[in-house]
Amino acid sequence: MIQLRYPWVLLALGQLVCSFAVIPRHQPDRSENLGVRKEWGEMLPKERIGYTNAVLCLQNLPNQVPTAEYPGVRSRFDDFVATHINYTLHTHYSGLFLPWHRRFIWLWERALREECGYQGYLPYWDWPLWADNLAASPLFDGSETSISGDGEYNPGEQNMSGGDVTLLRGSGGGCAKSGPFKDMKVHMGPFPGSLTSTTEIPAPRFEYNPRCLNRSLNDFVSSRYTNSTLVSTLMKASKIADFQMVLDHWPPREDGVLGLHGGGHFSIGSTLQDLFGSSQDPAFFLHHSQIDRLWAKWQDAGANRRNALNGTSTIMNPPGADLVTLNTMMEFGYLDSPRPVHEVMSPLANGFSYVYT
Ligand SMILES: [Cu+2]
Repeated sequence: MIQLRYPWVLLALGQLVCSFAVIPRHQPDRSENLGVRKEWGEMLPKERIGYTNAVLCLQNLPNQVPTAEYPGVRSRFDDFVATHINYTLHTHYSGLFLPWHRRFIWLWERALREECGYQGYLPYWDWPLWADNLAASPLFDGSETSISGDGEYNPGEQNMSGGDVTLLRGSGGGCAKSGPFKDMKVHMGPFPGSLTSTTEIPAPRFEYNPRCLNRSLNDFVSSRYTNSTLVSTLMKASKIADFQMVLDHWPPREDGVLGLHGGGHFSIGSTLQDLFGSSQDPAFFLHHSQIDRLWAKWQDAGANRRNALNGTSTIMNPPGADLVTLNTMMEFGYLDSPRPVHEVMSPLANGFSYVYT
């Protein structure tokens, strides 16, 4: 009851002090459709199937990125893959990570709705709900209302080591064995696991290399690196730099400890692990929807957070790289015209109109 009354108290105060400058609250424009992005398990089975059908639809629509220049691009879905590869060296472990991915996943949501008739909004993967048992989650249980689950068991999948930390291998390691993306093909990558240049996109760049969606559910990783303790630490960050640190251990830690962002990427198999090519796993967009959700909630939770930025526009922020400001332009290739960072700092402005549950 107290929770319900509270906004009314604020409203009354707002009326009393209306002659003073009132901080604008982030209210959606009522003339626009407010999108509600839901957690996967909150969606009805038919809504989930609506989403995966729309993703499959994008995989069957013609690409707009030219195959002559980007040979691996074979569908509208691949337009998003190539764009992600193309800007990876600017938009990860950098000051552009949060703003760029906010726009990128919104463009994806818009394509699903406008080009494939999807009626809902982008779902999110609330990691801690399933961190101890991914295979039991509605997202990854492998049913037709999941986004496909584990892969076939591959005896060749290895544990991963970095510094002092060993990440045990997952339970699959082969092709996704059931669910809507069982037969899908990814067309680009794989990219090398370590970065050798901050300026050159590594081989195989945009080469065509069709293969299956790799999955290996990994509770060892998800329970350690995507749990509720880490999410509450993230939300308690007082500065954007601290927020980025919990998300990404930025710069990444030599000892192999992952941030929440990396934790999600390493939880379900090698397709999603691929820094450049990760958007080929349909889970990518739900993972980044969760990151965007937590950023949006963090932005709403304190003064001076709305426009807080930190870092440069180059991966790992090498010395001399340009600092990101509200006026830094972000590029989206064939997907969209370049956008200044200030346009994406609120989910309720400049053409965005969405909230998260
Ligand atoms: Cu990314």
